[in-house]
Amino acid sequence: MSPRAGRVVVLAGGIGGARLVDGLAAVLGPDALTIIVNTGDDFEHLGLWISPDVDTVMYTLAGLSDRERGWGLAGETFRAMEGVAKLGGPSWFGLGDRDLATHLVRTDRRRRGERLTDITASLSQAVGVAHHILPMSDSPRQTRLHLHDGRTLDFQQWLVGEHGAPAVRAVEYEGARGPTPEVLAAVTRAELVVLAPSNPYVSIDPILSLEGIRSIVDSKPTIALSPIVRGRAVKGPLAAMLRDVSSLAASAAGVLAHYGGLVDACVVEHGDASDIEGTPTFETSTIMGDRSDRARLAREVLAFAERTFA
Ligand code: FO1
Repeated sequence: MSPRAGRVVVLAGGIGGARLVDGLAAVLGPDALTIIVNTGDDFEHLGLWISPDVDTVMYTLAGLSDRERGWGLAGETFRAMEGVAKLGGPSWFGLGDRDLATHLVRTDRRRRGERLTDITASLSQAVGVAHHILPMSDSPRQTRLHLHDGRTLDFQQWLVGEHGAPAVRAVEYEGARGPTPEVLAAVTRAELVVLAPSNPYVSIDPILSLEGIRSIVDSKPTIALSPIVRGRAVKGPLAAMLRDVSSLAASAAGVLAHYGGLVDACVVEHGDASDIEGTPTFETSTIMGDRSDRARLAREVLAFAERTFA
């Protein structure tokens, strides 16, 4: 297998996922790379349909994303949200003034019956992204968190509204189980599947939970990047989730254990391979700063896959 020339499919969500996708897109053209993005985080807010992970990938590939936050647009202002707050509306989720344009257009087109897949393709084209960004589903399939305190929260309410602080007991994906035909075709054709360094529970598992996807991925050479670096999540609440949901260690080995036998090879931070047994592992610097760093990591991942699965 030569993934450089073949079909690579990356499953991604969140900011780490978008950064790896950016690196892969720098070294693989649109015909060689398909990006499948989690939509379990999607929700309706102030009457608008928000697809945060799709937008994060789209803005990152377009070079438009805010470097510091990782989500939303660089140089953004939040005047509309200030207005919402003044009127007593919900301001816990920050929709930037220019970002609002994306949500308005997406919501309008969804209401007219267009598929999220087609809307995403034309929004991507409009911001200059050539790669295929495929939302995992055209119909809502939303992530819900069952908490140790007895409550059940929607994903954004938990992550943003409560800063991901309440301990999670179990994660559930609610809604349509069907992947899009495009997602099904891409995974079926894939010669290499890359699991981005995203949160397994809330970014990758929602994609794997779609009908047929996990078993197809299982039949493909699959390489995962660890989102845990030296015992801590690069961003977000994954370390606590591994412990609270699955009684697993916050380590690359814990992430691999979570994926079960799905992963055939993995890429981890320098020094993090010591407790991994039986899975070919490549150690490197996995922290992705600027775009050259992302491309360097992507090249290393593809070269390691080529050596491992040749
Ligand atoms: N994350 C925050 O922590 N606070 C926000 O107010 C917020 C707003 C927001 C708006 C649009 C968007 O595309 C993403 C946004 N995010 C925000 C990020 C988002 O909640 C998460 O990064 C992802 O859902 C996790 O993958």
